[in-house]
Amino acid sequence: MSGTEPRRTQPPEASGLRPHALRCDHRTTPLGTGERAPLLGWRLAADRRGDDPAAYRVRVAEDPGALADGGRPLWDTGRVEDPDALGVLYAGPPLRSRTRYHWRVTVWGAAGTGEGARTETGAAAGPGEATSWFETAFIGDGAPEWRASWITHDPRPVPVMDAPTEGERALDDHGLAPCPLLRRAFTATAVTRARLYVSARGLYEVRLNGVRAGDAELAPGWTDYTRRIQYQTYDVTALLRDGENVLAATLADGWWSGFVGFEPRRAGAHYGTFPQLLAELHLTGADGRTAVVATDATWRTGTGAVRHADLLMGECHDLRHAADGWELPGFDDRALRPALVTDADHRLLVASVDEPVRAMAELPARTVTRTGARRHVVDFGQNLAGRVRLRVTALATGARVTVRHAEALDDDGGLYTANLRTAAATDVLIGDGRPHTVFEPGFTYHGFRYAEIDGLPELSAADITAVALHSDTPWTGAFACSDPTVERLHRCVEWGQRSNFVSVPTDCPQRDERLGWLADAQVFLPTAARNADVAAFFTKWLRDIEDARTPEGGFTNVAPRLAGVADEGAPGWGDAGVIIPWHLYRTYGDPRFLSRALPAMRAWVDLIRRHNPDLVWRHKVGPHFADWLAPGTPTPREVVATACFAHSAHLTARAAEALGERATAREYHRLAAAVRAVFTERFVRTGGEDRTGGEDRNDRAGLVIEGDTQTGYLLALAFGLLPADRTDAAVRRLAELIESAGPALRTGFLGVALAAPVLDSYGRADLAHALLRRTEVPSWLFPLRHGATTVWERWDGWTPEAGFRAPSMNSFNHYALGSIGEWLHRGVAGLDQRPDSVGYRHLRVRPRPGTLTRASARYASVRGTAEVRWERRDGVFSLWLRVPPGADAEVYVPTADPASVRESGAEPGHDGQVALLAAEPEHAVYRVASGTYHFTAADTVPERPVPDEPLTLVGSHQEGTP
Ligand code: RAM
Repeated sequence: MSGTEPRRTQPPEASGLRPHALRCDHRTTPLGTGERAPLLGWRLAADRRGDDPAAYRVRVAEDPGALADGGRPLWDTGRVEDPDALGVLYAGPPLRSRTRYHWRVTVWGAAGTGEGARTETGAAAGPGEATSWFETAFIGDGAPEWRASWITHDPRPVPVMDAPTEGERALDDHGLAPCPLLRRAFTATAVTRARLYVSARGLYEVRLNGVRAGDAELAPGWTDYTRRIQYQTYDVTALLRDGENVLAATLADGWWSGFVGFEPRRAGAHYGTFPQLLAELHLTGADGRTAVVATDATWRTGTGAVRHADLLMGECHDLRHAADGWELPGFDDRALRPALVTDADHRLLVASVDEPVRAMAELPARTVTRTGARRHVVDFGQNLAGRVRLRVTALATGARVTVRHAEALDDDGGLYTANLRTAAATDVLIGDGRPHTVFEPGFTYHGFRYAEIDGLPELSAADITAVALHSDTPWTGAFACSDPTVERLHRCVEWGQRSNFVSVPTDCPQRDERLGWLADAQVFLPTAARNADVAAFFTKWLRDIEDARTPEGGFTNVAPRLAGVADEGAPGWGDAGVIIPWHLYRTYGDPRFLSRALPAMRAWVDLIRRHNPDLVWRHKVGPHFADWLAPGTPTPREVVATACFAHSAHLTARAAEALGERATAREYHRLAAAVRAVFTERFVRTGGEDRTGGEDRNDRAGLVIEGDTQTGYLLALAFGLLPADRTDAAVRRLAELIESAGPALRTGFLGVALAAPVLDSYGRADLAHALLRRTEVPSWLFPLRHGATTVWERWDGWTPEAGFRAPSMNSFNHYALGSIGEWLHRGVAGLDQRPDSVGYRHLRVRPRPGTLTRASARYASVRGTAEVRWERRDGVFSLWLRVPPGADAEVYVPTADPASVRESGAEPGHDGQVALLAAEPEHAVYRVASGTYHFTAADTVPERPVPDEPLTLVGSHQEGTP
């Protein structure tokens, strides 16, 4: 380029389509898949409008050199004409175990892009390409290939517990045993590749020559260990040295043999009674020769500083017991004893399909307050799940530091722990006189915002950090708007997700519960899937749901299944087994979510039908939680149940349809229609047919659904249960009920998720906004005025008048009510996909401004990044959007004056990528191709923007700490 040429200030006009974010089974470069036919997927980016894909090609090879044109890959799809492709299932020669495969995707554009595109230098850009890899562990069930045995230090009998009382026990009462240490020394030379395959019945942390393998926490994660045990793979090549090496593991009880849930008589040892390790280290030398170091009777075991570790109770490190250097070469392990082999059963082992829990964030102390001579309370400013890292200097031999955790403070500024029930959530450090120690537990986690440190005369904020733990689900969503309090609500929702996606989606992270409740997860999933890529996380949990099924084939209330929790799925809880796969399919476009689940979906719906021949679901309702925790008049149980039945039958039909199983689809569509008819027949009354006796409400409302509760109408409208000519009356009655209550909600877990979306889709977005911005009980913003940093389990978990609700069930970190999060993205900001769209193929952009002046949402969809931003200023409504390649969008520009609409300053449609679909009284609707757009129009939105007031914290138990 000559120096006289003008410099470009704009990016090049055309750089073609770019595949990026390559994924194998929804994970980036997974190390250790067991899948025979993994899904190889990609997202797309482009710089020009209408730059859409037309065809792709995927090549897979062991040698990356073979991916080049003219190379001989293991598998080559050739050019496949498929403009909608999001990925392809591997269908080449069988994959070998413990092998790295490289893969390349090539994408050709439609309409002259791609091959014809020019780069900045003027050369043809050619099709877009990107390369990635995945590595196999033990393919398939892998059982025959394993050589390792399960080993342990000290088999223990089942601890028999008395029923604990509410509140804390002395830690020593818990029958907890020291964490086993297991080590094996071996020699190695010139190793070029080392892979560690490892699991535990319990939790493990493995070190090679003293350095930790990987960064997984709480591994191997929670499953029903009687059905399935995950193992993980680590690349430990860099940790090996020539000569003596030591592979060393610490084990803990975890979910396997520790305290789980709330069943008092069986508080520990749900699956087993003592932790065990299984590991294989595969070494490959430069000459290709391999060696395996596997767990067996030659391992040496003992115990060390970790005197106990339990997920609910906490962890104790007594440094006087530290076995210094035990994990390093050169340690004399003659005093240790040989490991005991328990068995060599490999049948339940599966390669993990999700990303592990990791330490995802560190939060500094906001304040440190002295509350006693040797006691301090630390506020981290955020309720979270995780643990505390504490730097301690010169702790005398035998001196004790106790770290307790709580979500809230009591009136005296001390920890409020009553709502933790029997979870002690207490970590203990006992000193041995050494000058410096960093104390951070490794096998427990707590739900907390505050920590009390007892035993140190001085504590500086610099010495203490909160470490947030959660399953590593890549963040995909962002939301912002003109009301900072609504933005804070969104942050609370996000932290609810972070705190509760810990190997499984839990209800809460703090008390003796932390279970994978199905309803909580199904109502929150649409929000969760906007915030983060949860495809791999839910792939794993759907297996837990499958594993938990009752002998009759029904879904349960919690997964993994746990003794002591009523199995039989309740309406809305069991139905999650149908709802979740459907939502995942729509979000990620991966049909395996449906094909794997369809038999169980059918079995669930069949089970309800079998036990309820008149199609009113009243038998086989499990513990029937109805509309759990709804304030006010409960919605009749049969109304809730029958609505859920109709919905599950309908989704089962749609799943079958999506999979091309037309006869099955017809069968369940017929059933769904029949249940809908029964719902109307039994539960819906219209004027003149009031059989309830009493006051005739029908004249007033035109229509009454039995019970006349908000949730009754919400379920009926959300699930399309009413004949078309009755929906208007139902919407009117719903609106009346909401308005006369405040406007406020009277919904519980099932109703709450439906409220804003239903009101919105039936023309009452104004009321949805009124609910969103309400600040009195019950409302989403009420807790924020009182310092909440996560969403609460109850609308009124704490009030200035009554203080804390009964501690028996009062979590301050429960995500179910946070299900409003999705509507912020798809309603307020207006970034949605059409109801018939899968994998964000057809976006719908339809902002609901309410009285806000701006909002925006960004979402890294499975197809590529989608984005909406709008603003009302000086009588102009501006709307920016980004539609990923391969998608199109229906755009609702909210104006009553279609003639005023401009796109990028010109008449819409000037470049052929924008077409007017309809001019309706409240908006002009356009169809646009992929690309970025900027619409402006006369602002005729009826609501006048309300200036946003800064949030004032009032009468708070957490006052002064935003
Ligand atoms: C509570 C849980 C959960 C809910 C069940 C029914 O104990 O916290 O949120 O789904 O009960």
